[in-house]
Amino acid sequence: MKESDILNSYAYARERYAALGVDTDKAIAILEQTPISLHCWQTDDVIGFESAAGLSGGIQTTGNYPGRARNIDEVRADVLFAKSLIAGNHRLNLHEIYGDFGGKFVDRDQVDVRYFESWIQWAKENGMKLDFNSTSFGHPKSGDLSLANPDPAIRAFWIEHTKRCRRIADAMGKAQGDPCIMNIWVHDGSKDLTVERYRYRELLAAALDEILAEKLPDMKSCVEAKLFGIGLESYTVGSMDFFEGYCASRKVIYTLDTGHYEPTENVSDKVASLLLFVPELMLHVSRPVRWDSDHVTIMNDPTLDLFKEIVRAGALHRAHIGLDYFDASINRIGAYVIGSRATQKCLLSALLEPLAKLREYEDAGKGFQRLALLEEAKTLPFGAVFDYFNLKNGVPVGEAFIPEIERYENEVTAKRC
Ligand code: RNT
Ligand code: ZN
Repeated sequence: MKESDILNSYAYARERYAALGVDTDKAIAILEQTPISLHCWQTDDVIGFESAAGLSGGIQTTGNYPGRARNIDEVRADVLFAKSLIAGNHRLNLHEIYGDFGGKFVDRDQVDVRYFESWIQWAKENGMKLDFNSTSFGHPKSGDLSLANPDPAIRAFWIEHTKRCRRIADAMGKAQGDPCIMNIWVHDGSKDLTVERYRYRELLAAALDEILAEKLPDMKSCVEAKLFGIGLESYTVGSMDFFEGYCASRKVIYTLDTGHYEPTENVSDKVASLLLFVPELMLHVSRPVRWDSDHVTIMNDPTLDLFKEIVRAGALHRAHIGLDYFDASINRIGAYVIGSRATQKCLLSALLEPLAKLREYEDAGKGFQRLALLEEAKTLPFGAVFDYFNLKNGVPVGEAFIPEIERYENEVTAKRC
């Protein structure tokens, strides 16, 4: 692709959008300033560095593509390489099991910021800010119930873990001069019928209240709702209804994972309701295929609609954008880059919507005109704006990132076995 062609196409696109009242330069500037929290767990199939115990807690990776990152250096190298192919400045989302444990077993109720000092340092050196997650899966005490476990000892273990994670997140936030967003997702649920739906939810609410009571100024907590986990199909303690009520009443950030709803539900329509009652949203952008399969995010209608709803609500500043998928069946770094760039495409598309004009039509009751413009907006020269955005930010334009990933595969990941 010739640079002059990209520039010429952009010049045309800019005019075309301007005629509809859309400022493409402004949209690009917003996109450049909107970080995506890159999920470290795409590099290594959510395994981490704590132990060799497999994944549990109702989530699963499928595929066995060679080249998985096997240690902290490989995760870091892969993240930096992926980031070099994505325009803008991004954050890194760590899970507790990715601590720098130096080969020592550190149990979840013993973890503290010591094990994340090297991450804080590394993030600083590489101009990335960190986000964080407590980890309640993949542990002998995970079982079916963690924070909602009626056994006080097990419940206390996970409460202690989550409290410690919040302190780690606070230390990260302090070091980076920007709040670290810490997500709490627990898999708690039941494979079969339960007669204790109320009791477990009561326990979860009380555990979360205890955890969130500690005031920590440099972090923000968010809690993630889910439909069901594998092996926990009959009941999920932290369902959508539970967390809607919890977040609205406690003023806590709601984590909306796009894979966590009924397959026929319109996830984007939740945005305009949640934003009225919860302070902020954390997004886990994912692609469910028939279930919460965590396929690589692509530019599809549900994801486009999600970002449109955020932009239409004027709420980009209240949304933290993170990715959450784990595909082990294709080149993992390729998957990382596809999903990140797709997320940016969806956001850019939302930022380029001729909203003022659409609103004018709507207010005037001009239904035909509104529908016509919504339809025409789909074929505006969006690609020219996205290409220019990538060119401007010094990352490969269009499919030019494919050979870059192939080169890294040949030189680096294919040699890991
Ligand atoms: C699981 C949740 C959760 C995890 C990560 C690894 O269904 O989506 O966010 O995917 O914490
Ligand atoms: Zn998630």
